[in-house]
Amino acid sequence: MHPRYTEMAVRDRSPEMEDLQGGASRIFNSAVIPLAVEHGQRGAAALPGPSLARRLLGDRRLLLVSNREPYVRKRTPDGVRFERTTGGLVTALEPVMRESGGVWVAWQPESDARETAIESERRFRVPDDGPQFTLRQVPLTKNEVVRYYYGFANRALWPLCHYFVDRCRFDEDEWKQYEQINERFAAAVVEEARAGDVVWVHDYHFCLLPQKIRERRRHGGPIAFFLHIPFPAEEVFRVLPWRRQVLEGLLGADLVAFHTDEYAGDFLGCCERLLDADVDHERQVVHWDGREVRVGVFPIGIDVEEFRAAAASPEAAERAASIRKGLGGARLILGVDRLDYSKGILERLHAIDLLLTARPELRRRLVFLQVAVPSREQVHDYRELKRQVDEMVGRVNGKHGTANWQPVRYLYRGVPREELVAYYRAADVCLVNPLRDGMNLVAMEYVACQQDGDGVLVLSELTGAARTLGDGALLVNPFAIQETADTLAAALEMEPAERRRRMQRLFARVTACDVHGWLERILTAALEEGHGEPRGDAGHARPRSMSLYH
Ligand code: ADQ
Repeated sequence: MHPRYTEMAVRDRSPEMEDLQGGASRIFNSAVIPLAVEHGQRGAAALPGPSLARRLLGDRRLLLVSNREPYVRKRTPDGVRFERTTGGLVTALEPVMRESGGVWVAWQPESDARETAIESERRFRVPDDGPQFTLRQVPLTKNEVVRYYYGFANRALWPLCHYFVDRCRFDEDEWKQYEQINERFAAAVVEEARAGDVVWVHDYHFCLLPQKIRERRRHGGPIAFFLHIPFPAEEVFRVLPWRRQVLEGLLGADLVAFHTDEYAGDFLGCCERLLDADVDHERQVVHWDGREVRVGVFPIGIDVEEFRAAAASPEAAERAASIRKGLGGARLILGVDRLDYSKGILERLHAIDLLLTARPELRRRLVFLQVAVPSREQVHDYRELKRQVDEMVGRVNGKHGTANWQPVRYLYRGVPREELVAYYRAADVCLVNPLRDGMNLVAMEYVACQQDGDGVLVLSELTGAARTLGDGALLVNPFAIQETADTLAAALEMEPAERRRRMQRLFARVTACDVHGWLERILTAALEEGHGEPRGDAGHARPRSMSLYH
């Protein structure tokens, strides 16, 4: 782990962070959290002391692009109001956006589009009071959403990046739609941009955007891109029929940032072998189109203080006590996810089944609670997963349950933050076993909510979080179901002193990669000199000889 952005990311770490695999970072994931989860439950954050925005940005503005918007429009008796969505990214970015008077470009949800179809106005000043920034909405029709979002983004890129090649659908029309929507966002960004603005593009919905912005823009200024999901190994990525266009799209940025050094390394490998680009692995730089494109590692985190304080509140304590009372003395294993096949929910239920089969003494003394928020229900694989989970919950309860005890409790909905933190607080063990996950914030949220410091985190080694949090967690191979069941048994049997030791280590790591620090590190990197314009020595710009992979 040598690259300079990794170094930048860790330079203000606590000693506990020194052995981490990557730098620290977190972004918001509104892009993939359904609105049910996002609706704001926290008032506008107080703007912090010496302004991060001013310190870093000076008089530049932040021009941010994400699929989902940071505010949702609500019709109230007093007219239309904007409610902030929850999530670490919004919490961290809002003060910066407000102080820099920035612009946030996002998809206008379809229901909203219908509501505002007669309005020509797509720009709003938000929030309703105090310093404001501009929300620029990009309206999409239902069919566009079906092809661009549920289609290419979520049936090609999402499964590909999570190594589910057999789930990928590569459809020419959906690809064209993805291109067009990226074009439309680029046009909106260029229209909004002023000289010197820092443009920051988020996630797999907009892989083509950096290049499209660069081609169209009238002003200079850095362009950064952050990928919230894994970037796969070259053997997997090369399957994509439009791999070249996607890589070239990303290389339109000055800084391409990932959660882990593996993702960054795989991206560099793809640039080298699929584009035949000149890659400096030591400096993590791709020479492309006469520019140096920097590749960085910025593992995302959560707003630790927000979660810690919410879990410490008397309301959360009361709710957690009532949850525990409802368990009648049973131990609680918790799972919290979007209902997504990458999260390993079926494997989790299978592991619970194996655990109860191998250890009948745990019957009536153990409850597994799965809280799953509906996600991407328009996509067949997600509806199918829902059916399978329903069935599996029934099967495990039918097999192990008694007249007055069910081992699995299953909530299929988003729960409000105050309820979520109470579950985290009440749980003896949190089982986070994705088959693949860019980072995984649930693992960090669970750690931040441990008031007595004695919960146990069982964590898939195929998550970015495993790289960031390390061995304070009990790491499992999520495909090894028996191993997962045995690890759960070990977690339930662990001595309190060992649990506290591990949780202390985890808490130190979660704190060290808090979302606010992540934001500062990534903005600092984006603002570093050397971005932007061609240096004139186009000799660095490949095309060299074409490789076999073209
Ligand atoms: P996700 O795939 O959505 O994020 P994750 O990082 O776990 O996964 O974030 C989920 C968020 O939704 C958490 O904040 C969690 O509290 C919340 N949530 C989940 N289920 C909920 C429920 N039933 N009720 C309420 N809230 C719920 C993507 C990538 C991840 C990466 C993030 C951030 O896939 O790998 O960590 O972006 O970059």
